[in-house]
Amino acid sequence: MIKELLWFPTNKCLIDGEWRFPEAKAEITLVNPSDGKFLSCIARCSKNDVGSAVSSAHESLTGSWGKKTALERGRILIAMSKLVKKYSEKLAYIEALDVGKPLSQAKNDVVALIRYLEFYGGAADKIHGLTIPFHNDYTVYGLRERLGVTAHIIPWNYPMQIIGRSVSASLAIGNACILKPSEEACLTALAFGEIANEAGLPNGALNIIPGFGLEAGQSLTSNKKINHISFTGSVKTGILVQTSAAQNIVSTTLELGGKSPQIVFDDADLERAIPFLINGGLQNSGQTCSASSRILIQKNAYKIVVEKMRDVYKTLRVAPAIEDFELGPLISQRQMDIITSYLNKSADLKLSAEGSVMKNPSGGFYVSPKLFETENYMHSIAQEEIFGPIQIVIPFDDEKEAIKIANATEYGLVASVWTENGSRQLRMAKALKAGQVFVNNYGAGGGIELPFGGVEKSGNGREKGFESLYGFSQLKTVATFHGEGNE
Ligand code: TXE
Repeated sequence: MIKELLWFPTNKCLIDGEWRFPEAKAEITLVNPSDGKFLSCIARCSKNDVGSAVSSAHESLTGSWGKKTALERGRILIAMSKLVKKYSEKLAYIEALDVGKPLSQAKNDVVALIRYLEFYGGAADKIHGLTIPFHNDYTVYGLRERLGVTAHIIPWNYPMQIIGRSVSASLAIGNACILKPSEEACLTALAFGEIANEAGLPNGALNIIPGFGLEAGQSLTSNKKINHISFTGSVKTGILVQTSAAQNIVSTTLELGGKSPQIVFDDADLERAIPFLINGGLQNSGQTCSASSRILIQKNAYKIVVEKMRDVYKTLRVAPAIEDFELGPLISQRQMDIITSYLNKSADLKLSAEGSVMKNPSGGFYVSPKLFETENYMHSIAQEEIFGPIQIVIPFDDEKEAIKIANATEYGLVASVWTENGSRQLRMAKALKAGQVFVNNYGAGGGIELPFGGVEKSGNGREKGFESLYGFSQLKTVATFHGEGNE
């Protein structure tokens, strides 16, 4: 099936607008998570390929891409959004097969990519520098300038969404990009390269170098000619990326996942809350940086909320991505082993509810979703990012205790509060350790306009919304002395 969907080369890298074999002609095999079988081969780029990509990006900045006006850059991004729309059906199928996510969730990712391209296409000529009041004999202004060549290292869980939020914002401001997709899911990144070419993005403005983290990824982060690195992935790799960037004094934006809580008070609108509590945690089989893997419930409402969650859990089905049930498989055997190792540590927790694996073609990576209960909020399953379909419910007495438990992990990406009490909504939003706080909702439907990023181990820097454009640019202050003009 996959062959009919591919209208771009899969085993090449994109350098200087041209699809090329990597220098060593090496390949990596992609596996379909739904059946564990061969899906496609992708290029395995090495240090020399990365070097060529970086040179091509720099040349584009002094060439055709660098000469484009903000309006022209924006129009190219809009043209790309139209092409994503044109190829939307294929893109959704490719993402479902490559990542293992249910087809309708992959379709939502295509819609998000379109919106990112529209948003940043529209914003390209609306981001300005500033003037600064100073002594009367000076005029001072700040020029908002691009950073130069930006590296984008992305994971396998939401390739299209993360390319959208990161690459399109960087292009809007006029940088040239090097995209290093994950070795575990890469195909829609390659499709994005073909779409960029079709839309007329000048050669070298976007280079794509598939490969392994320790090879292509590390060559990229240690390259002296990179000006900024945007990284989404694990804390462990984030530390390596930041350490490598530090050698060349290169700035980084790090989005490193979390252990995000949803907090339910006893005055909450439970009918509205329940689907958010569950979908927020289990979307993409829990392999989501902002997954609400912890559900904190006030004691008065505890029994009823858990009962309602249990009822939903019993209806949850896991099946191959294309069948489009509630959950698909995990990305890989490696991810399944991680989940299994956590489940082996769950003996002292109460298993409250479980969904079921409906179809399980041999070789696929299937785990049923599980809801655990505990009062021990320091348990490793309540503390560590598991990145699988597992949620844990924790009771609390009052606002003070809710804040203490919610803030007790090393992470701080997203949190939500469910309460009808307006003063409490405001107090909780201030007190929670997170980059985004949602009140009586979770995730705001992905809200591409909403700045996103973490605190502490969840990372730093913000992408999405206008804030991203500030992150991919810098101000140059120009102070001109002209005197007071007394003549
Ligand atoms: O992540 P990595 P992996 C978490 C999640 C998951 C775990 C491992 O808990 O179980 O991380 O996933 C590239 N220099 N998240 O192994 O290693 C790599 O090729 C430069 C949370 O997939 O962080 C890929 O493109 N690059 C997260 C990207 O980094 C390197 C999403 C991510 O890989 C590199 C994904 C190196 N030394 C996983 N090593 C989130 N924030 O949502 C690897 N890479």
